[in-house]
Amino acid sequence: MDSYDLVIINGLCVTAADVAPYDIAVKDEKIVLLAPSGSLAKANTKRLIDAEEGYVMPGGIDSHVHLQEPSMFGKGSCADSFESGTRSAIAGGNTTIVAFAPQQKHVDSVLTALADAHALAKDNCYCDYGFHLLVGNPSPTALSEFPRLAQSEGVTSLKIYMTYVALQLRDNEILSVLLAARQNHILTMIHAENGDVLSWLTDQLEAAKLFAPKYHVNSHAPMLESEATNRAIALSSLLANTPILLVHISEPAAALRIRQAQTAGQPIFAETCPQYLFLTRDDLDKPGFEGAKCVCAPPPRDRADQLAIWTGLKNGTFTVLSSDHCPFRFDDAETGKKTSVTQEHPVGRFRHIPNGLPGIETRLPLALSARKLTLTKFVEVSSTNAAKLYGLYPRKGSMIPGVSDADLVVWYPGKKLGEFALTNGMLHHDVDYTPYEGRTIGNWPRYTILRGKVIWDRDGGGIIGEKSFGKFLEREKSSMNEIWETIEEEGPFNVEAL
Ligand code: DUC
Ligand code: ZN
Repeated sequence: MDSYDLVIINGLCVTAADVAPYDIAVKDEKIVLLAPSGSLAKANTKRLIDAEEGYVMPGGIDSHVHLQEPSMFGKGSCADSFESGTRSAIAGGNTTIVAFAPQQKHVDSVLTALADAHALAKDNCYCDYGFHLLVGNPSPTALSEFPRLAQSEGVTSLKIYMTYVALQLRDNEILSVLLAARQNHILTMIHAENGDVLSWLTDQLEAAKLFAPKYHVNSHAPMLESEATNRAIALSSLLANTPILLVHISEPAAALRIRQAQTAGQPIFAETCPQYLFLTRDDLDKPGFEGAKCVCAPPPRDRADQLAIWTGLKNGTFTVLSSDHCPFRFDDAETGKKTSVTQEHPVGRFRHIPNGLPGIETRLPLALSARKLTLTKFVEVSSTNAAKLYGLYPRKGSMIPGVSDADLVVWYPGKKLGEFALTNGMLHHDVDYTPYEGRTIGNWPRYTILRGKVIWDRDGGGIIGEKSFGKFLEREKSSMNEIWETIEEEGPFNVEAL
């Protein structure tokens, strides 16, 4: 009789394709068998988990995570280290994150930036991790390093910004990055907001003595996002349809432009985040400085916009639902949101409030509890598509026997857990608040399993994994929609053909 390391019986297994009752056997870190429910109840195994008909899904993949980064998004610095961020990730059902290796403007090389990120993450991660290069300075050196990034460093995606003084690239720089990325089969993620319009609106608001956190929303009018999204798509088209992924889309006009480009067959992908599904601009309009807790960019918008973003998730406009976990402590005048509070500005100065929210642990429970996505769609946007987009599929984001790592999240069955109000005290990040305090949650990961090992057992010790168990993942090129095969067929970008 075969012997296994772990068997999970009586689970309702959910993948991006199917929902069906199966037992799962795990050996040597891989899923090795899916069998009819109940058939492995007596299997020879080191550990048996009875899922009691709860959902069993591929572990969450959070593909947009900022950890231990220097100050780049206003004053303040990241509250979570790789240790605390990945601890929070696994308690929220994630088994893989893709974080950023930030190359700042004064740094020439992207390989140096990557080495720095490796040094911070190594032996400090509870879950598996990869890096997107964050390109702040597309110097000739940096661009010349792209082949090595993709071919020997396992980094097949990068992110650039159309905003933030510390990171904003001009259109000619964006084109240089896109072209080099295209030549090396690297997927470019773009933060699409018009930074110049943002600066101008910010000055206008300040001239009118409007400093409170809620004016952050006015300074990030939806037009900033739809204009930059349109420009990013235009730049991609100019370079013979170079694939791009527009991150954290918050508003319907940008979503519509993306949808149009997709319908025209362009390789345009998009991401949204829980803050655009669960928060609105009213959350920034709280008494005193409280609204700063929800300051992120782009900002949460209106209720009608939320509904449009849900629709975009359902209809496939958005390929992934990531957290954009970018945590700053609230009550901290040295590194957190309160760096923007002075005697002159007792409710802060929105210009200086660090942009970003914690959300790595709450992404999956909030989205599942909302019950707005089918179960298969939930898995698709929270795990499987991230694996495909970022070159991890089918090792991650799936449950293929003999192929997929045994990365699983097991939820509580039915009403076993019951509804409860979320509090920050329940979370495992290093942040003194959650923007979702008091929200009703209907389910939570009961077990998180990474390569066959239980690392989160909510009723049996909580975090039971070790911070050195998470491995760096060398990623392949994106397998999403065979984008790079299509690009090869189209041939190289040819300026003479324009
Ligand atoms: N948006 C945020 O809110 N924080 C960090 C980066 C970003 O783009
Ligand atoms: Zn961004």
